[in-house]
Amino acid sequence: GDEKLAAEMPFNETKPLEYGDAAYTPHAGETREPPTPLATASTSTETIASPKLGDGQPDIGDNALNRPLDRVRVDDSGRELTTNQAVKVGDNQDSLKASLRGPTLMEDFILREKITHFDHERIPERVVHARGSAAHGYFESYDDLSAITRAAPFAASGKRTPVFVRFSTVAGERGSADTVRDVRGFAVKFYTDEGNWDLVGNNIPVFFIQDAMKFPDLIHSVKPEPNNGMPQAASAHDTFWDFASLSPEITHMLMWHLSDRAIPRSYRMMQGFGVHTFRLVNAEGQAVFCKFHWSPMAGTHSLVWDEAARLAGADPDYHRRDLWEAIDSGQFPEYELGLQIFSEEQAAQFPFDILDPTKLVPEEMVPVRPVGKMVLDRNPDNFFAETEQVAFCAAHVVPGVDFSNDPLLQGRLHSYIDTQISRLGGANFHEIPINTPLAQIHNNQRDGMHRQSLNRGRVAYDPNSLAGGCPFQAGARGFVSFPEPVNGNKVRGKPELFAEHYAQARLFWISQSAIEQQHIIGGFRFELTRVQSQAIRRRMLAGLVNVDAGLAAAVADGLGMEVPPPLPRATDQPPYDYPPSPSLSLRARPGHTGIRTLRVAILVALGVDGAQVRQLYAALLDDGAVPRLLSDRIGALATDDGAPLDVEISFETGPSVLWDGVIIAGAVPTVKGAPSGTLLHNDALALEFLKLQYRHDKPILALGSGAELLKAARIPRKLPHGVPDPGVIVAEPSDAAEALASFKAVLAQHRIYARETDPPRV
Ligand code: HDD
Repeated sequence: GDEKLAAEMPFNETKPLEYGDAAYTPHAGETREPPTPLATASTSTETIASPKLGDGQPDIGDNALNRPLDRVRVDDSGRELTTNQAVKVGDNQDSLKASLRGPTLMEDFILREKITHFDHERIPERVVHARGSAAHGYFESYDDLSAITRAAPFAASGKRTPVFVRFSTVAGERGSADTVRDVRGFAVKFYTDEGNWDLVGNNIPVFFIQDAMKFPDLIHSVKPEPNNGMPQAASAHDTFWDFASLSPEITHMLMWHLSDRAIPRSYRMMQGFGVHTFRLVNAEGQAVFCKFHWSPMAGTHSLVWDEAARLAGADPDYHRRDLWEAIDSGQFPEYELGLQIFSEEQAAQFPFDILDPTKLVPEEMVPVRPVGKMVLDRNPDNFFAETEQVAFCAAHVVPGVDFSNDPLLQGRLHSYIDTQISRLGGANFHEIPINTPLAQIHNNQRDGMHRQSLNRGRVAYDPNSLAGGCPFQAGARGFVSFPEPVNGNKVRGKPELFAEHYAQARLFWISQSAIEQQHIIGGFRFELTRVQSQAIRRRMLAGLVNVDAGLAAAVADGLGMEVPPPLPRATDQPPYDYPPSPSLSLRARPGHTGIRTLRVAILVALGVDGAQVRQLYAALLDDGAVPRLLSDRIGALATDDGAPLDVEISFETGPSVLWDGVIIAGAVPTVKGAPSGTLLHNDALALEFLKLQYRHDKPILALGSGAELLKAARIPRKLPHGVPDPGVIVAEPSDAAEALASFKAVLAQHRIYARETDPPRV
C-alpha cells in the first residue's frame, strides 16, 4: 500500500499525504526512489507548492550553507568602517568622554562593542595538534575504482573532489615552533558528492598505543609537565619517557619518532598515512581491508637535528611559511594516494594483527597501488576562519569507506566530534563554512548555539505526514555499515598478537640506511640525556635490547651507561623475523621535483663579479629554485660592470639554517673601494654561515676567490673516508656553468650525509 501510494503521489509536489491518514513510516533500512532526480547542489531548485509556505518559488533545494565560500568572504577595499550592526563609525581613535579630560561614558556602544569582541576573540586550542597550517586543493582519481569501493571520489577516472588539508605538530601549543621533533598530523577533508570524508592521518604509519583508553595518558605524559608547564613542544622530558618505558607497545612508534621522519624538511616532503586498517566497500556490499598512504611528489626529505633545533629560533613558522610560499608562487605541493588492499583471508595469515595500530603492513607483503593524486593549489583566505575552525573527525566517512575494529580507531570515532563541541562552542560546528559539506544537508536536527540555517516549515521530526515524510531515508543509497558478524563475551583485553612489541620495531631498524640508524641513536641519546631519572633511562635501554643489541649498546654508550638485561617480553611466542623492507627508508622516495622550491643563498660583497652573480641567479630561477643575495647588509651593492646588485637579506636575518645550499661568488677587484681578494673573510657571521651549511650536509659551490672563504671557514674538501666531497664544489669563474650543473645535481639530492661524523668535524 505505502509503496503504491508513494509511486503515485510524489513527495514535495502536492504533499498529498499531508492531511490524509496514510502517514508514512519508513522502516529501518528501507529505501524509496526520490520523486525528482537527485540534482546536484549547485543546480537543484525545487518548487514548493504548499500553500502554507506561500506560492513563491523559494530556492529550498539550494542549501545556503553549500554555496561557495564567496558568500562569507569580506573585502574591505573602498568601504567605510562600521560596527557589527553595520552602523558607520566616524572616529575609531577616541572613546566618548564627558569632556576632553573627563571619564569615558558607558553610553559608548562603539567602544564597548569593539572591546567586547576583542575580549572574546580566542577559542580553546586543540588539545592535541594545536599548531597547524592548511591549504585548499583537489584530489583526482586515476581510475574508476567502483569495483573496490563506492566512495564518491573514486567513481571515475579523472574525477576531481575538492579537499582541505591541515598539517600539524602534535604536542606543541598553538604558537610553538614548527621544526620540533614530533609526529606531524596529515588531515584531509574530502568534500565529496556524498558528504564529507575526513582521512585524519599522521606522517608515520603506526601509533604509540593500541587502545584509545590510553590516549589521555599518552598525551598527558608528552605535554608540558603540569606543575611547571615545561617543556614546550618536546618529548625530551621525564614524564614522556616514564610512560614510554612502561608501555612497551610504544617501541615501534619510538623508532619512527626518533628518526628523521619527526623532523621533516617541509610538509611538502613527508608521507601521510591513515594508520588504521579501514574497509572499502563496493556497491554490492563486498568489502576489502585497506591502508591509506600519501606520498609526496617532492620526495621524503628531512632536516638534521642540530638544524631543526636552530630553525625553531630562526623561523618558528618555517613549515607554515614554506607551504604558503610554495602555493603562493605556483609550485603546488602534490601527493600521490596509494592503497594497500587485502582480504580477510590474507589478514588472517599475517604474523601481526591488522587491528593493532602499532603494526604496519610491509609493502613487500601487500604492494601499494597508486590510485590518485592530491594537489594543493590555494592558500586559505583567513587563518582563523579556515585553518583554526576546520573540524576533522575520524568518524566522518562516506558510503564506500568503513571502519575496522581497531580499538584505537573505535575510540577516535567518539573523541573528535566531542572535542569540536567544546572547541567550536556547540553542536552546529558543521555550519561553519569550512566544515560544511558540498552535498546537501537535510535532517530534523534543529537549534543549538549559533544556528545558521533557516529550516523551513513546522516539521522537525520523523516519521511525519505533514511534510510528506521528508526528508526521507535513503536506504541503500545512504551509508550502510558493513555487516560484520560479531560474537563473543564483553571483555576488557587484547588479542594475543597485540602483545608482541618488538618484531616490527626491529623491522624498521634493519630497514634503515647506516646514517638513518646513526640519527635514531642520536635521537635517543638527546632525549634520554634530557631525562633526569636513571631508572627511566635504564628501563628504556632494557626495552631497546629487545629491538637490537647494537642499538641498545650505542645509546647506552651515549649515556655513559651499561646495557641492562632485556625487558621481559609480554608473550612467549617467538617474534616474527621480518626481512628488511627498503621502502621504510626515507631514501626510498627521492622525489621528482629536482631543485624546485629549494632555497639557495648567493653570498656577495663589495668587489663581487656582478655579471656572474646575475647569471647564476637567473639560472637558478629558471629551474624553479629560490635564489637570494646575502651579505652583511642589505641594499644596493656596486659591482664592476656598473649595475648595482640588490642585496636582499643579511646574515643576521637570513641565517644558514634557512637555506638548502650556498654559492660563494668570486671577487673581481676592480670596484672602487673594494678589498682585493677574499670577500667576507673577516665576517664571523659569514664564516659561521658556511660552517653550518657544511655541518647540515648542504651543498656549497665556491667560484674563483670564493674558495678562500671556504679555507677561512676550514671547510674540508674531502669526506671523512678520504674521497672528494661531491657537495663541496670549487671552480674557476670560467667553469661556472659546469660547476653550477654539479651543484644543482647535489642540491636535488638535498644532503651529503656521508659528511657526518660524531662529533661533527666542523
Ligand atoms: Fe587524533 C586531532 C591524528 C589518535 C583525539 N588527531 C588530530 C589531528 C590529527 C590526528 C591529524 C588534527 C586534525 C586537525 O588538523 O584539526 N589522532 C591522529 C592519528 C591517530 C590519532 C593519526 C592515531 C592513529 N586522536 C587519536 C586518539 C584520540 C584522538 C586515540 C582519542 C581517543 N585527535 C584527537 C582529538 C583531536 C585530535 C582530541 C584534537 C583536536 C581535534 O581532535 O580536532 O579529538
